[in-house]
Amino acid sequence: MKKLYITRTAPNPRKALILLASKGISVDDMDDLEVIDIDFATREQFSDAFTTINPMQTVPVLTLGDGTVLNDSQAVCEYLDRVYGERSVMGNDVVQRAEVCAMRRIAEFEVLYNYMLAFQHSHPSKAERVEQVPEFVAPSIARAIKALPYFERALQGREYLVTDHLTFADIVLYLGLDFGKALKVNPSEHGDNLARFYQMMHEQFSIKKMAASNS
Ligand SMILES: N[C@@H](CCC(=O)N[C@@H](CS)C(=O)NCC(=O)O)C(=O)O
Repeated sequence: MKKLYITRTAPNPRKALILLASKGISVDDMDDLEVIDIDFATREQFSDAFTTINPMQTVPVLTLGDGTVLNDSQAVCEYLDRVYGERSVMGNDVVQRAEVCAMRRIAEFEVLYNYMLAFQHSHPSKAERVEQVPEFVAPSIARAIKALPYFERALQGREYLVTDHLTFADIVLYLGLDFGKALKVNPSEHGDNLARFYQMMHEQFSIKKMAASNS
């Protein structure tokens, strides 16, 4: 039996949940995969049991029946994309895959990662994980905001970033925008296209919506 270790409110594990949901698959309803919720509130990611599985003490982690451990969201999502569902959200031909990869990395490194840095350097719950430098917070948020016009332009006249259907690049951008909200950056104030995109993704994939569809 495969095991997927997740925290349903955190952006990196949410990538896997949204990827599956976009293929019409509920993670709690899979025959060959068991979900294990890791509770950050009780610091379960630092427990001996979880550290044995992932010494990096992060989620998501996917373990396969043969002992393989995938302890990075990109690797987990590549695996889930190939094994489950009909269509690939990573792109269906060589050029599409490359375009999705480019957009995904820009969304990840410029938007999501900078918001995560700001969060890690400001939130009391992350003091154990990083040596907090309060001076990092504002420049990290500013750097994420600086990337938003790029995506506003990329979404001009189109529903999704690459092709006419949802890809992994959209999932990562949405998670970046959603995480920014925790830092008081409202994506809807950064252009009509971003506002529309965020709204469309949030209606389907918000934490609340996905919790409701899993219950
Ligand atoms: N490179 C890793 C990073 C994973 C990561 O940072 N996950 C966060 C949740 S979004 C985590 O587990 N944090 C644990 C903590 O903050 O203690 C990946 O993409 O899987």
